[in-house]
Amino acid sequence: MRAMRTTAFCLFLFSSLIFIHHQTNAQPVPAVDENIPHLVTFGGDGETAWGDDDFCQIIFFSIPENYELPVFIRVFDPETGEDIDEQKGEWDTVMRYSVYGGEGACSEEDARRSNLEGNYLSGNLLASKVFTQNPRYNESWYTFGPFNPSEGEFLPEYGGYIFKLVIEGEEGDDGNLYNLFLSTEGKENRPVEGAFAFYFKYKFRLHNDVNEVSHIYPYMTSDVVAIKQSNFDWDNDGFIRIISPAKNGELLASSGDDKWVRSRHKISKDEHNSSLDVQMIKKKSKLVKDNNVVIFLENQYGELMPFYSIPIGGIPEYKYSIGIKPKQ
Ligand SMILES: [Ca+2]
Ligand SMILES: [Ca+2]
Ligand SMILES: [Ca+2]
Repeated sequence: MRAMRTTAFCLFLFSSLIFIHHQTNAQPVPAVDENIPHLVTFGGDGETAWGDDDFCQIIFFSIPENYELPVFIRVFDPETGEDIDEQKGEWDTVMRYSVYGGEGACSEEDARRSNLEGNYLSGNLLASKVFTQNPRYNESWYTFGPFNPSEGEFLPEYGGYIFKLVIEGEEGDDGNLYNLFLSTEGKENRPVEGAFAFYFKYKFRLHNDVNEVSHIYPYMTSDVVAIKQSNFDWDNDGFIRIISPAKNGELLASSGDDKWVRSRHKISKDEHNSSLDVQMIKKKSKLVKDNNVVIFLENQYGELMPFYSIPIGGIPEYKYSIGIKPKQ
């Protein structure tokens, strides 16, 4: 069963390569189509009520097999202090960034599940750096690399050579906000053709503007019959809904302050081999300011499902003719 599912995944990825090939939107994280302002990770002594359940974030980057030039992983505002970060008392947060490749970097389940009790730091450590408050990196970029693509873990089912970036809050209680870019250059952001990012548990900041809508894009392979979503510390900020060929805004449960909530959603044949557009629509009545949230998705086997920095197959649209089909 597992082999079959992997094969199905490979087929969809390779059939989607032509699409990905023309996408340069896929290289920043958060991605352009996600309309999410920043990723967030708090220091290890943070309070979960501020929007981070375990003070660690793991992002994977996929480089196509035929790409042979060096790549760089760039971090915007890696320090925790000043303008975009979230202060609690003194700026005392210590943040470690580590890049992993090689065998097990992504294939190790503990890494995909963000299981901090387990072997989530799997693979070969290629680079690591610690940041505290540092005006030099306030709203500017730090670059990891160059990395040879073949230093990644080769996983065709995830599109090629995979690198893992782990962002851990080692000390302190402030919120570190930051952005990432996979680049061909060390000194500027230039997309790696055909590359993309994916992540299984996603932690980010929502806009401080009630009119903004953020998105995430999981992909439904043909074996998925149901998904279970879990989200944390949504602060009852509006609603989360699914747009797909068969769903015209099906609502997901959304959480309150410092709480997890889950909901299960059936997936029909009409949604197979398509992305879902999970829309996060902020509450209009009163701005929930500086709202940090966490979300992940599992299939009916309890396996985590990746969100992709591009909506594979394009942004899905509701098809009226499918939605109104009478139930048999
Ligand atoms: Ca502090
Ligand atoms: Ca920062
Ligand atoms: Ca929150």
